[in-house]
Amino acid sequence: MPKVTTRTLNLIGGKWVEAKSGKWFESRNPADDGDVVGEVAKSGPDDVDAAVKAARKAFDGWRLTPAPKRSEIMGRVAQILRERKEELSQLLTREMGKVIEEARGDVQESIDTAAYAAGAGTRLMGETVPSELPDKFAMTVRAPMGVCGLIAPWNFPTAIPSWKLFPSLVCGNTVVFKPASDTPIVATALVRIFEEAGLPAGCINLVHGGGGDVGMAIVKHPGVALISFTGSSGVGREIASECGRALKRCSLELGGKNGSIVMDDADLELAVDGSLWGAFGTTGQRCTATSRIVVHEKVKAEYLSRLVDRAKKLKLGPGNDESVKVGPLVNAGRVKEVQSWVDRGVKEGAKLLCGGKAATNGALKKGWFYEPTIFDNVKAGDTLAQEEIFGPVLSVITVKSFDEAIAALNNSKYGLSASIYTQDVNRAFRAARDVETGILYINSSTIGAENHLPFGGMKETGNGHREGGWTAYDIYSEIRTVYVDFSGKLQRAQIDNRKAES
Ligand code: UN1
Repeated sequence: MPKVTTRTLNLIGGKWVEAKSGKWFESRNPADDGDVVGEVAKSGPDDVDAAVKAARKAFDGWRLTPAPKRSEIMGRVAQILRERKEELSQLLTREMGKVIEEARGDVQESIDTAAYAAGAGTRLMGETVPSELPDKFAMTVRAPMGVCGLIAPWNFPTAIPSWKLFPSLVCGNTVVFKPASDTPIVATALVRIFEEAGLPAGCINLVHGGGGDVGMAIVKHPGVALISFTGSSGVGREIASECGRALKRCSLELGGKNGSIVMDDADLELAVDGSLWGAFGTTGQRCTATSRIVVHEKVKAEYLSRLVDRAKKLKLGPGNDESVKVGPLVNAGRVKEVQSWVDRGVKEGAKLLCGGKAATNGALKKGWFYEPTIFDNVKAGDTLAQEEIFGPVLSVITVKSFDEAIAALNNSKYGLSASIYTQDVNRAFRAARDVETGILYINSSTIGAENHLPFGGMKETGNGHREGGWTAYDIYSEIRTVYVDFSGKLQRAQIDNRKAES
């Protein structure tokens, strides 16, 4: 890996600029802490203010650009993304750590989102509705919100920013985008592609830095009309409070504690494949990661022995090695945090079947690796089954019936994703009716959402919005109702058409 240190700047009003503080922070490779991917502009509220002003300035030009034309630019972004897929994926793995095959999936999700956006401008539909009065026409049109503040996480460094950037821009908004401070450089590579594709200056403004300095300044800025945030429920709650006070729309995509039910009639090999992928893919660092297994007592022994056997064989290592299945955690802080949950689980009486510690053999000690970890004897209300760990830790809860399984699955403050392995169509449909999550998979893992369908969760996972697909376009537009009276006289609704009745 070349050790050249590059400097990554903010983009404000079409100009690449240093932070006003003149300070920098480093972005490092989580598989090799000695590898500095680059230095990044360490920004603060002044930079945010400049970015919001630039976005505001660009807003009129962009909102008056016909939506199909806006979409055309997204089509060009899609094309460039396809050409750069491998280059971006390699950079993503180096900066964030996920294994290269998954990094390619992350970038592919951006390509798919861009391709969807490339057609969406021709389908930003309103409705026409009959008026109660004669010679009068009624319809709805979509209007952009203004400047949108987009605050993205590090676990999907291109996909999740794409879920926010494409629909907000197609709807005619301009944006201030703050990528996570763990993955600023790959996010910048994504933004450069919009610039190359011909997006006018000021439509995307990029400000790097931490949540406290930059994120909160975006949330609190009076010039920002909407916040879209993906991250923890704790931070989401703070953002929602600020937005509540300012009566600002906010779309939140927060924590998860996703579970899979393995029924006594499940295809066990499929359940094991899906559980391993769901729990240890992306090293457990997905909001949709499988972190609970609710297994029927009749198949538990067989399922668990196959699962643990396979988990122990998963190869750990740097993500750019194609044979590696589990990459590092994103930073040193994550290793400490995961360890503290694991220690707490042991203390509370859960039975550790494998893992439970950082992996530091040989070259692994250069990075932030953690062994795939499985706990048995976990009860639905235990800390391990309740708190989002965001690491490779899976807890197994044993049940005696389908009803008990659904109750255990729903015993969570979160409600993002769930899955059930069963051959019984009645159970599958009951699950589709009864699980308290925004996403349910039948006979598959809890991960694997497709970009063109709604994505989001119930309870403390969010606040009712859905990213992905057509529902993302509802987040970023206002509905304006337009009445056209062509009678040539004043017609009073609710009054003039009721005269004969009184
Ligand atoms: C996340 O879980 O943080 O469904 C996003 C998936 C991906 C997106 C996940 N397509 O796992």
